[in-house]
Amino acid sequence: MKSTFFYRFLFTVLLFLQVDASEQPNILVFLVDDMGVMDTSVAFLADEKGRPERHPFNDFYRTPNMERLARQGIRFRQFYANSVCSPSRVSLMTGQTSARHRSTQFISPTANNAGAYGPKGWQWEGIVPGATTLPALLKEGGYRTIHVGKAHFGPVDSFGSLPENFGFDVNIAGCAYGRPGSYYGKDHFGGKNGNGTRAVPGLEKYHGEEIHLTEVLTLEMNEAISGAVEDEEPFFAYMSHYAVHSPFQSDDRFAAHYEDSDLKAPAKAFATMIEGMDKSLGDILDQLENLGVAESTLVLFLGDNGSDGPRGDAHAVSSAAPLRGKKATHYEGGMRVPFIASWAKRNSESKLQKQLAIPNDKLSDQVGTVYDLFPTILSVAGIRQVSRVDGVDLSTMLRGKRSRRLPEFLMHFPHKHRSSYFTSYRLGDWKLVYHYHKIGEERYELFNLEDDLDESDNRASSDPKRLQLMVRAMGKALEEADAQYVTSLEDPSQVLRPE
Ligand SMILES: [Ca+2]
Repeated sequence: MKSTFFYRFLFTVLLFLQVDASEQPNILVFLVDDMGVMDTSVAFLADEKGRPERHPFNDFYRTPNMERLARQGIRFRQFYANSVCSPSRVSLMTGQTSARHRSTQFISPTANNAGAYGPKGWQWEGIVPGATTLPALLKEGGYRTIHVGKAHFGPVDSFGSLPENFGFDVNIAGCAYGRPGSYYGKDHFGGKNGNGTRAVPGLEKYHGEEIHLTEVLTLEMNEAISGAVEDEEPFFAYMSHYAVHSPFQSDDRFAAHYEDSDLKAPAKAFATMIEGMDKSLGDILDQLENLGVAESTLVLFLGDNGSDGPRGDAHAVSSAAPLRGKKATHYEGGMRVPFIASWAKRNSESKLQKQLAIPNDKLSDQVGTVYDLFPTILSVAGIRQVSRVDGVDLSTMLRGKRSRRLPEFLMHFPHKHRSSYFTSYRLGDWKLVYHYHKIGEERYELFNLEDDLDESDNRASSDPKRLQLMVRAMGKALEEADAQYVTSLEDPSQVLRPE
């Protein structure tokens, strides 16, 4: 009797889970490598009244499919990622800040690149066995998990180097390398006429063809999505383009648009790669529609770090103008990325879309970060979160409503790059950058981003009270994340904490 009751109970639970699974939305994360917030024809910045404001780059780049997505969804003007690849990618997979997951530097595939004064115990191996990852939780929750494109989650031969080791059912073209040997099929994507060790793996059927890697990855993703739809499985599609990372190799389908420009060849090629990435977005949106799943697919579009557009000085207002800096620097141009959330096709009658009603063509002024995607995606998929995360579920914000999330972003970079050995901390309108190896007042840069978007007015000495508050808050955030610190120039056994 007791056992009959138990089985009935179990049956009911299973039935409930089954019903639940059929109501899970598909999720497409469309991640563009090294794409900053200004590398698009969509206006992400706002004027004083919060209305979208166009800048020259918005009239130079051509991204009609991003425009299409933005028109039917919400985008953020203040969305943050880390200043380089791997820290953002591990944050996306774990929901943690780089200070906590400790993959604070980009992962060099063959040599530990901590830097002379960087923490020796930083997580060079990226995603390690036992890590609780987004795809593993989604897979457990009934999703088919598809990885196409750039991985860069661990060095060569490590556990993290292969996405199928930590929750992806399918991995096409993902490996330890963060850039392709070549974008061209005729070069075997680097296996021929390039640096062979960086050849993109698993794409042999395109070798010798006149085809760009961006197009290849799109075709592969569309086929993988089609397979999931045929098998009636909800899918998590992680479309991670190698573009628009260097090498800047022209996507010749779009070269004519920039022929007459007096820009140098790399800047022209970069623009064609942006356009190729945008066509990929359009092709995948069309595929979702053709397969009849566009209304049940949530699209999250983002970049993994600030722009690497090949223009001007890295620390000036150039590649991400009107923002200062670019990829791998401590300024906004290094860490502000595009973010759009939208259903692939609008239908206000859809039950899923009623549950997450995203406004049309809305520019949000709230702060979001790359580590918020983990709890957001789990929440939308109806899957319980089981690990310690720093990110916050953005669902309220995606509905266009005010969230209680602190407008906060911590970026810890105890390594060497274009900007070296720094932590930056955004809280409210303020941003503090702490430079571990500078002396005296030079250690601090304090900006009010609401009235000093290009970070030209360092208020560290004119506003000592605010400085003190921010140093204290940053220190607390780092300690709470159990961060690892930079070592002293004079004494390598001594670590430096912000003070
Ligand atoms: Ca990147």
